[in-house]
Amino acid sequence: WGTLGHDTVAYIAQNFVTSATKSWAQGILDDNSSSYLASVATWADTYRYTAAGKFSAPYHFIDAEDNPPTSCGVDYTRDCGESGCVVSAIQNYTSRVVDDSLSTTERQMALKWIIHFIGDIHQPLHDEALDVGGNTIDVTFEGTDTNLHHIWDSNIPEKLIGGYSLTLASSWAKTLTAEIKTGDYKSEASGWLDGISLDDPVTTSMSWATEANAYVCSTVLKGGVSAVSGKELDGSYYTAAIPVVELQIARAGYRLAAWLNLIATGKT
Ligand code: DCM
Ligand code: DCM
Ligand code: DCM
Ligand code: ZN
Ligand code: ZN
Repeated sequence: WGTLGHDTVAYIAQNFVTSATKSWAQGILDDNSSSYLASVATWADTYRYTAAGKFSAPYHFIDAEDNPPTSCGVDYTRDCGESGCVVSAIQNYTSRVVDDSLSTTERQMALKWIIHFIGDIHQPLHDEALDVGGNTIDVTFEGTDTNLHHIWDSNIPEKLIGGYSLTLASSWAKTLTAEIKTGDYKSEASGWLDGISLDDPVTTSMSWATEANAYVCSTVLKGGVSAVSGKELDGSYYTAAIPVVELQIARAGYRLAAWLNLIATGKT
C-alpha cells in the first residue's frame, strides 16, 4: 500500500489495541502522541531505498508462483525466497521486538516493520509473483500512465478517499472501525482472527497471504493480464476493486491490533 493505506491500517489498529498494548508500543516508539502507530507506518518504505535498508526490500511481499486467474495459491517453501519474504519478516520481527538482548533502536525498528508488513501482506499484489506483482503491467488511471501494482497501492484508495494526508487516513480508519464494531463487518470480524497464534507466526501470516492472494484470481486479474494491460482502469475496474480494498485495509488494521495485543501480553 501507499501512504494512505499504511496510515489507515495503523489508525484502525490504534482503535483496537488494549490500553496495556498502547503503553507498551508508545514506550518502544518513544511517542505518546495520538498517532503513535500511524506516524511510523511508512518508515519501512523509506528505509528500503537506503543503502543500509536495502536488505529489507524483499520483506514487503511474497512472490507466489501461481497461475492467475486460473489458479491462485501461496506456498511458503516454494515462494519465500533465499533472501526472505513478508512472512519470514513478520516471524523475525515478532521475536526481535521482545528480545531484551537487542538495542532500543533495533526493537523500535522491529515494531515499525511489523506495523508496515501486516499492512503489505493484505495487498493482493504483494502476494503475487506474476509480472513482478503487477509492476510491469502498464495501465492508465484517470489519464495518468502508471502500473497495475501502483493503482492498488495508491490510486484506487486515494480516489476513494480523496487524498493521502494523515487526517484523511484517520477519518477513513474511523469509518472502517465503525464498520467493524457495528456495521457491515460486525458479524465477520471475529472470524478474521481465526487461527491467529503467536506460537506460529508463519502459519498465521501465511493464512493472511493466501486469503489476499485469492483476490488476484477473483478480482485483480479476473479477466487475465490482457483485460487490464494498456487499459484505463478508473471505471468498472475501479468499482469492483473498492470493496476488496476496504475489506483488506479493515482486516489488516484489526489483525495488527490483535497481533500487537498478543505480543504485548506475551500470550500465545
Ligand atoms: N505518496 C502517496 N500517494 C501519492 C503521492 C505520494 O502515497 N499520490 C507518498 C509517496 C511519498 C510521500 O507520499 O512517500 C510524499 O510524496 P511526495 O513527495 O510526492 O509528496
Ligand atoms: N536485522 C534484521 N534481522 C536480522 C538481523 C538484523 O532486521 N535477523 C537488522 C537489525 C539491524 C540491521 O539489520 O538494525 C543491521 O544488522 P546487523 O546488526 O546484523 O548489522
Ligand atoms: N513489489 C511486490 N512484489 C515484487 C516486487 C515489488 O509486491 N516482486 C512491491 C513493492 C512496492 C512496489 O511493488 O510496493 C514497487 O516496488 P519497487 O519499488 O521495488 O519496484
Ligand atoms: Zn506495493
Ligand atoms: Zn511496503
